[in-house]
Amino acid sequence: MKRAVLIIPFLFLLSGCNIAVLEPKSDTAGDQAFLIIFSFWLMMIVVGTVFILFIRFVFKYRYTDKKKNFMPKDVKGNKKLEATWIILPVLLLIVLAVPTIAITYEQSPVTGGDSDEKDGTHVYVTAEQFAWNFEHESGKEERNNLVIPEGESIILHLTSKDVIHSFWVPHLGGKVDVLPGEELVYEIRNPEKGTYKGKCAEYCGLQHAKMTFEANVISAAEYETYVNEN
Ligand SMILES: [Cu+2]
Repeated sequence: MKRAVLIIPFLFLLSGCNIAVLEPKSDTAGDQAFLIIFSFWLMMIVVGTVFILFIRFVFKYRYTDKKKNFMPKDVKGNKKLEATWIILPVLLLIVLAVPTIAITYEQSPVTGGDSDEKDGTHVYVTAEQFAWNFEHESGKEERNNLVIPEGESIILHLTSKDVIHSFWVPHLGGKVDVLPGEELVYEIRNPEKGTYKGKCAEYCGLQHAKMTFEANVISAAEYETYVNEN
């Protein structure tokens, strides 16, 4: 019985549920997936070490008739031990902080400014209760269907007509808050061909759950045709 309980979490792991953020289809989402996996394994080193020590000590110091009068040595003020448990966590935090800060700053959306001149394909995204409007540089507009070319930098200009929404395509990138009265510019680097699900990731009203869209990544030539057709 006890063993059966231990197996349950592993069955969940083996069941193969699809987690979109762990199947990145753009460089942007790839960096995010790297951070998730990297911090997971770094934490697993800590969790593993703690559990091994815990189990060892449970057995080593368990109560027996022999150890009835055992009194452990007082280790107060042990400089070596104290230095170890200060320096090790600090090192771990530094190792975790370096890629986290680098990627977070690189991916942070910026406010408008001269972002129109940025190299790449620009799409003007307007969110509203409860839909997404995508306008391309040619003037082509489509609702709830984001069409972008593969292999390029996609520069999204995000704004909202009403309340705060959040742009998220788990396979490609996000989440980015979409604010009324303010344009945020977010870049998705090098998306791969395919059709992905997008959604609003910020509760924005009763129909929030229906605020979904499709993201279609197609070839550059197909995109050229798409934006110039009516
Ligand atoms: Cu919304």
